[in-house]
Amino acid sequence: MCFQRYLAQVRTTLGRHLTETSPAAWAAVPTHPNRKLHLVLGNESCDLDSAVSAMTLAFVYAQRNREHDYVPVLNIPRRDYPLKTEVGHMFGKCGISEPVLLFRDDLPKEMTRDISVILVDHHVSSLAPNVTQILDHRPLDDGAPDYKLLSASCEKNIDPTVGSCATLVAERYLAENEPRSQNVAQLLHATIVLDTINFSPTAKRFGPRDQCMVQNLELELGLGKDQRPQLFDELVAARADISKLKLAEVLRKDMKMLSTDRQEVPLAGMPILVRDFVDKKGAEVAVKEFAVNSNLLVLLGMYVDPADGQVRRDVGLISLSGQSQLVERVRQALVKSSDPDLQLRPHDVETQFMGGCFLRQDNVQATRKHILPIVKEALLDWEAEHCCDCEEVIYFKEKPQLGLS
Ligand SMILES: [Mn+2]
Repeated sequence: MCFQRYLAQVRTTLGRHLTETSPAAWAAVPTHPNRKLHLVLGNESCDLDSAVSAMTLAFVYAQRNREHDYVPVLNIPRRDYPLKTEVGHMFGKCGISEPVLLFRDDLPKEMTRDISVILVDHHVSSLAPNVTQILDHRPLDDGAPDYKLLSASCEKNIDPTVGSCATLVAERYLAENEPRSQNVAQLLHATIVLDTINFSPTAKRFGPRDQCMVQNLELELGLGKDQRPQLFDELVAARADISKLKLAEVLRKDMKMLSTDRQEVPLAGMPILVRDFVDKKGAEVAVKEFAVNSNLLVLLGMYVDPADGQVRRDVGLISLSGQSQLVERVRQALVKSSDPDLQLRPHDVETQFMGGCFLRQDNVQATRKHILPIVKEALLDWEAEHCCDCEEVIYFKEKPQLGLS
């Protein structure tokens, strides 16, 4: 069966397992007494690696093990699919449209014991008790409570020296002659090129297994190595393409939630400068919708000049609940940081947008990876200082009750 036809029927396959087994639903397929459902699930970022690994591995396994069902699931709610612009771009090139895809919210709330889960591109999951196989390239997190819930029989293939999980899938795809699919090869190839930053020697995000697989896929696709740079540029541009997104979607596109015991602070990374974002019509409505329950919102902007490839970055801090002291505390922590020095400066033209604080970040090497821990420490410091007040309140509230008992 071809990849397209396989995908067109996965929804029906899933439905057959989830609805109470109706004889009519099963009549269409060859009956097998122990026909089992295997979900193939990527990680919650649903980047190209996770999405492609899940889709292609599910297809390969489904073709090789016809007595069972394999269904790929993208680990995001369906509403977030438009945000994954590079995924949409590559899937579009392969004729895969959103209606045939399955998402996290297509799954039932309760996972019964008889459903097996195959994790790709991550290995810590709340579905651990159901997991039978793992293909991953993240550093092993065997201290995570959910990791310890994996069954002893779970087959683990975790290799952090590999740049892309798609390499691990490609190894399985190419290991046997069947099935063969141009689309599968194309998706795996593109993913490896993107994840390894096109085998950049400075980024060093690849190993020999990635190199071997990209070459073998190129042989199958009849592509030359010289075509990689163009493909890489195309994928990077697709990932940064926010032209079809609403402003609230731009905020959600690449968001990380920073959680302490007391609060949740979203850090939104955007492929546009914050300064330009806040000037857009509807920006205030979008920010209010995005950060409705947060004391603080951190915006990280980045813009790559298409003309010369020069990178610019800036930062915005906004508090919807008017916590100006908290904003000031985080601002100071960012400005004072020396590891790394973010080189924050005021913008040439100031903005009063929602009473927030907006700064240029002249150290363009520093990314969210560097900024997140600085923000977190500032939040914890601030909470520690304000903690005493809370305890006093609780003390006075509870004292009369204690006296009565
Ligand atoms: Mn990955």
